[in-house]
Amino acid sequence: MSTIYRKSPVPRYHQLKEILRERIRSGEWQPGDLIPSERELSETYHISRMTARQALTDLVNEGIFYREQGRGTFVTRHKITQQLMRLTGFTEDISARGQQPSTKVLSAEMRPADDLTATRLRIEPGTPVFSLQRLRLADAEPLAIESSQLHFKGCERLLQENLEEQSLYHVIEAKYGFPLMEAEQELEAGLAGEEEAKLLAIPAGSAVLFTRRTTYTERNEPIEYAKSIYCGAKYTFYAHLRRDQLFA
Ligand code: 16G
Repeated sequence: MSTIYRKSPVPRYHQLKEILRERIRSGEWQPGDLIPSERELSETYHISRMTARQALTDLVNEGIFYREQGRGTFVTRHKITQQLMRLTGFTEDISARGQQPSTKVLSAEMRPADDLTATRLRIEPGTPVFSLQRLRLADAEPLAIESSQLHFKGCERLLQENLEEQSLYHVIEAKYGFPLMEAEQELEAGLAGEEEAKLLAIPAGSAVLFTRRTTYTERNEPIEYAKSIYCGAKYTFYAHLRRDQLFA
């Protein structure tokens, strides 16, 4: 798609965003490349500058592009952005960037819940949970180690799933019928230990981000408690903050 369809019900700025994303996906634009200005985009695609601005602003907010004062808008360098607004999984985040997600399962087993997991999943300590350790990669480059504990009726069926080829969120939602509704997430800075560093192919002592996420399904039931370690240099967490209009 490289044309904006005037009669399409899809808003023009949305069509433009897809076109711009495609130019990254196809490799035409590389990380660090300067992209055309609002004026150039409006001339190329025969749209208003407002429309071009809206598409660019959205893609900046999504972390796909970044702006430099007085220099223009550029394709974000290598960093993967995880938005802290929408609940998305690793596969979705990486695919949205036009990269190829992949997974190496480090271990998958049923295991008694420890105290913290039990508290987060609101179960009794010792209840069997499905425990999954995965190395997550984008374009074959290691990005994160994720350690997930899951609990729901029949969660042992997950032992039979091929979780190297399938997204966990997809399996939970599409196959097991648990819609994922919301999550709480904490971030903490830290340093990579020997073993983590080896898996992530970074020097021991490199900066990493520890995250802890509890994900809830309908009726506010916790379904997954995940602890992950992300390469600090390759990941950005992005939050869009809005001030309450106290005096409106
Ligand atoms: C994210 C979640 C992780 C979840 C995974 C599902 C964090 C900190 N973690 O990486 O809890 O298991 O997505 O991804 O964001 P998948 O659907 O690709 O398996």
